[in-house]
Amino acid sequence: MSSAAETSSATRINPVVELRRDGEIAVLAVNSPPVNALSAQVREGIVEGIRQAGTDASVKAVVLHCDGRTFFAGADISEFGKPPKQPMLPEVVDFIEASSKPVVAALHGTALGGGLETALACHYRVAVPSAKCGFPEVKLGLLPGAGGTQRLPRLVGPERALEMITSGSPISAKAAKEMGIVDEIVDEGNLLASAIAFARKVVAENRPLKKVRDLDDKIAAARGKPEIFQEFRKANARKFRGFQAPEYNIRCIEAAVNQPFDEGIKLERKLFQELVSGEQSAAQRHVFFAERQVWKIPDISDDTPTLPVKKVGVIGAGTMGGGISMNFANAGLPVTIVEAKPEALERGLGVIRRNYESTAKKGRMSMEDVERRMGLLTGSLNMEDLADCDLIIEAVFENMAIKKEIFSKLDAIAKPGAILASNTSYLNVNEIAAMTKRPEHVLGMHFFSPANVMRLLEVVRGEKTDKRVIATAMQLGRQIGKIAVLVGVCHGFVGNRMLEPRQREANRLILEGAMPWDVDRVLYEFGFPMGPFAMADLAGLDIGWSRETSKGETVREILCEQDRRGQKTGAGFYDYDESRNAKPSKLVEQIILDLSAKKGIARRTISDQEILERCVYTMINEGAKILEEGIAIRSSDIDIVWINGYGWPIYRGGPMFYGEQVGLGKVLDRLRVYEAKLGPEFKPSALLERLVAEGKGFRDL
Ligand code: T1G
Repeated sequence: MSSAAETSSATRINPVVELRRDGEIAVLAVNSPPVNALSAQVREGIVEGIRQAGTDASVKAVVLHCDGRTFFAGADISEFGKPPKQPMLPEVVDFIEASSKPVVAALHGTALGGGLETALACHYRVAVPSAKCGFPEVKLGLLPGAGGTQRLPRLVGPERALEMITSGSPISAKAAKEMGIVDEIVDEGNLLASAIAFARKVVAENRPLKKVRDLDDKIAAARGKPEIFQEFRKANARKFRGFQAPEYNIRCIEAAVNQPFDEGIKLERKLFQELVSGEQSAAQRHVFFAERQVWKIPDISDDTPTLPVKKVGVIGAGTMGGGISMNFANAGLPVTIVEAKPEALERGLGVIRRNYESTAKKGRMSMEDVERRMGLLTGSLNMEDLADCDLIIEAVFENMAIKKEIFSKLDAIAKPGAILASNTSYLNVNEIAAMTKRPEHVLGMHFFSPANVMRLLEVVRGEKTDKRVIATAMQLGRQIGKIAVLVGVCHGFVGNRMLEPRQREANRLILEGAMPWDVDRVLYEFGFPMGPFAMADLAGLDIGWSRETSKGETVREILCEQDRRGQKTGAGFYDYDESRNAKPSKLVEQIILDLSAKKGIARRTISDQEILERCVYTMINEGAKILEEGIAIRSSDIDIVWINGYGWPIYRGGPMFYGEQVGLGKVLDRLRVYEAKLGPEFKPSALLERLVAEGKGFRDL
């Protein structure tokens, strides 16, 4: 945090902008919590402040400084989609750059998006070491629309600009200094005084008004080298698949290299307008705010006390138990992992170590970190060793009888006040809690595999779970870097409950006329990382299958009976080559044709649109039922679950947002058509019918 320098006088320009003086240096001070977003009021204050400083002969230079925790964190996202308010940011930026007196930006916190663009229009930039700067617009489906795509390449060169702008990732002040974005790194906690001193030096040395727009050497070196951009596109094709904004950003940076500044600005403005009024950015801005809503729980406030969690216990060292344990070790919490058999425990701890070591090999962790985290993990074959844990997470086989037995034992072992959580994916947390004398301390903490990677955590609230326990679990979720969504008890909670209709329809569709590769293609092209059948092959078709109980009535059972268990056996729904590249299987096609015939199903040609509607609209309908039953607090929570747990494409905002973009009326009409043709599974939810009748959306709830 910068300390406010002593300033002799101050002119209040508007509620959020003040013009202060420190001798011949003017300080344009902005204070617009929480992140000094460049709202209309801030923008007009900046213009007026620069104007006043410019007309006051006694002012020799201006420092642009933000009070509070950060320099401008960008345009005010809440203004998008509403009628524009003057002055628009590009005009503000140009006004600063045209100032007749040097303007020095004083950076702390996160100078992001329009904030960094504002800084680049200043003639100099100083920053404290902890400051970060970046262009996150691409994460909102946008591009820097106030000159950033034209100024940054001129300052750092197109290659670095491409990386910074299309990744959206911030860089440190140190890196910014090395790249030439920041002119000087100043003492932490002394930003304003240092910035004023820097401005004074600029005046004393009569330094030029350095305008980034006039720089040319770094873009001149790239002129006539289209391969810079083609190779960048090729190298990032997989990451950018389906997204509009990355390509638009690349085109603007290409224009910065090959066209005059003002022409590049025209293209930037044109493409920005296309993006900001498009569906993808609306979806990604929705997700930005939705990710911040999940922490807001109606009956739990910030001052709901949480319970101390200094030691964690995990039962089960399998894929889930191991991944869960890593989350807590990564956050510096000691974990005792209990397994039933020594070889299972050893295997589990070995997998964790190998995970950490492979991260270290990629340079993302030191070997000291590996040892430190492994040192936090203690294996045990005895549940009694969990007696001193504040939180115990059960992560064993998805079987209610086994879970009930464990919770009954745990209740006798765990210390008073310890939280007992199940990682169950579907099962009734209330029934599990009933096996203990402490149901108020029992809840679900449903992690997603791989648990140390996937951001989503479904916190499952039992009917008797105490508010403090909920608040503790949500806070822990944040502490271990998850996005925690509070859900209620039903079969599959939110995510898996909505997965079921999609799986059901996918399996029906291949018997009615589609093939697995048709369904997978439609959902892949929609934006999912892979379709349900490719996913099944990856996970293994024999999860929950056994030869003893197999009836050979589904394609999956028949494939397992023929030892086609997925990628791990080189064949499943697809055939796989030695590099695990999938291709449609003639054998599977025949199995499906035979099964359709055996079931008396007359196969027909099924359109891609029908595949999409039956897989996705049924999910939306299930989401509406989840809202009706109060299993999710808000529709955007459901969106967050599906984006972070199942790879729903972020540029489509989540299933509920997508339903509103398609139009709930259309979703309802199509469900009714399928209900009439195919059966009651498509019966529209009462909530969906009501919202359509009232002309409302899920977000009006
Ligand atoms: N506009 C409006 N509100 C914002 C905001 C923004 N840019 N950034 C944050 N907030 C709100 C947020 O909704 C929350 O509100 C509160 O501030 C704290 O946020 C023209 C077009 C800055 C790193 O994308 O990355 O500039 O929930 O919980 O974890 O070229 O906020 O409390 O009511 O996230 O400490 C580009 C987005 C905009 C930055 C702070 N800028 N923000 O993180 O707090 S587009 C961004 C962030 C643009 C120009 C283009 C983070 C943060 P509430 P928080 P945090």
